[in-house]
Amino acid sequence: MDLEAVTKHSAFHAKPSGLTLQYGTAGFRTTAAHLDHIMFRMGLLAVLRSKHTRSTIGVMVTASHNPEEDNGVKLIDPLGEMLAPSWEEHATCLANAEEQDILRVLTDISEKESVDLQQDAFIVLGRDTRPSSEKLSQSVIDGVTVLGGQFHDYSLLTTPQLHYMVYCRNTGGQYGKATIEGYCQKLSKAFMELIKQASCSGDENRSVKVDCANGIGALKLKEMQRYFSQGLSLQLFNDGTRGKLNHLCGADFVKTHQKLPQGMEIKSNERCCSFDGDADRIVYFYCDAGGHLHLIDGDKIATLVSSFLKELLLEVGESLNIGVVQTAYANGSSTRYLEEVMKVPVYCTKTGVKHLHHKAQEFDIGVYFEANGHGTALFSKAVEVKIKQLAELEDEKGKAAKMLANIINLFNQAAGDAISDMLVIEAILVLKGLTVQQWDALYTDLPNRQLKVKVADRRVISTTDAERQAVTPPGLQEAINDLVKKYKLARAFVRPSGTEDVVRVYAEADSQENADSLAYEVSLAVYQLAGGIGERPQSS
Ligand code: G16
Repeated sequence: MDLEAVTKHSAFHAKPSGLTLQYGTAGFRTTAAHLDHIMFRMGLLAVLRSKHTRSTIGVMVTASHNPEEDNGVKLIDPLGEMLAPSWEEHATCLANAEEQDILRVLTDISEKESVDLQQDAFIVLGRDTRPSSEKLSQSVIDGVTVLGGQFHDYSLLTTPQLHYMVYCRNTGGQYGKATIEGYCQKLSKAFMELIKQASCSGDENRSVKVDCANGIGALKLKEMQRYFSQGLSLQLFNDGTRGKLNHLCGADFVKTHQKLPQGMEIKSNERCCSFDGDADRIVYFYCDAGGHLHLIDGDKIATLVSSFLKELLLEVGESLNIGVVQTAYANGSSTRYLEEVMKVPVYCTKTGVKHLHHKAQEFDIGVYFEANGHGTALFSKAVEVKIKQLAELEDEKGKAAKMLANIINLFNQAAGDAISDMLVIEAILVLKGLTVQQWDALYTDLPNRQLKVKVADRRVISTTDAERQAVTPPGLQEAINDLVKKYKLARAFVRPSGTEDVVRVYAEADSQENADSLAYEVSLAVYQLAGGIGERPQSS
């Protein structure tokens, strides 16, 4: 380690005094103006992680669903996964170190993790379309190079594309080629093969309208469209040529506000979907003849995917274990449908893809989706090998196995991916001959509401039982329990967000009016018992 160079460069990326940040649900996130030192330091950390794992590590500059003025950064581990929890702690420690302590913290991490500093390091970078992203990713590069790391900058990428690149590079190309072309070809080939397998290809001009949140998804879909245009035509809206990133559009807006995105022309019953700012989430929706919005969120995506996979497994004649992983945000109706009608085991983890992903890895086939549309399906290596063998057969079993093999290739198994998920969904709808309305009708969501409450320090709220129960502050859970008792089919929970400086409140009940009222009352309890600041929550 050239200690002198680290000290010198670190001074160019000074930490604003008094600023403390934590590696949250998906890395560091805050207003872009406060992130320069974090980027430099994450460049340093990525080099140590790469030396430690002897693998390529990814650094993604994005704040995904957050407002355009925010930014963020997260590290991607060798198999395209989120950073290991012990290294999240190192990240927080390094991010908050005072200037004079940087070298000591770097040395501590290296010693604690027995990092061989002579080892080579290789980092790949990607960034979203925020105005601040280019400069911030230069600060990451500064951190990487000052510690002697080599790097490749993919520049503009969706977050899941960078996860894919990391996975490809560390598996010697077995997962795919670590280029944009490789990504487009792998997914499009699997999609087109699936479409060809449909007995009745349904409407010949299949098309879907996509709200791109004015983000990177638009650029990447435009780049990729030509690869699958014979199977699916896309109409892109909110493509970033005019509007602001995530403003009144995108998957997070549509899901949380339960409103149509602005900037989109929609006729009744047209199939539409929304990506978020870095294209790792997707929700579907349509408007009925009465102009009423029907939202098809991550829970319904998980249901469609797992029921399709279960049917294929039956045809293939293999008894493999399949599990669905959700979070506390999953609509009660979805969990009931999966368990009682589909007879699929369902597990609940804390919010954050890292938690769902690890749980899903325990199954032969693990399907995980957060209600907000973030998810994918994972297939064990043994399943992949078995299905490939069966796909050689020329009978009905072989046909189903071929379909399964293509589905395996179409999912981005490194991370939830809006582009890949959209193609999976479109393929399943064709293969099953389902309309979006029939898909929506699988079950009826319990009315629900999500709200945010501002508090002085959201860390006063701690939770247990996969975030369904508040442990602190004292009295909050009891207050929630009393409020929930007032309503039918009701459930509510609160948790500190790991990406925004707010406390999130979720409530569901037998009617929208009751869900709204419960969410409001719980927000008020949070405001009163957890140190609310600013305007008191207002009833809708
Ligand atoms: C990130 C995470 C998701 C999480 C979301 C909200 O999404 O990857 O797993 O559900 O933040 O997290 P929180 O409620 O803690 O703020 P994204 O799309 O913003 O990267």
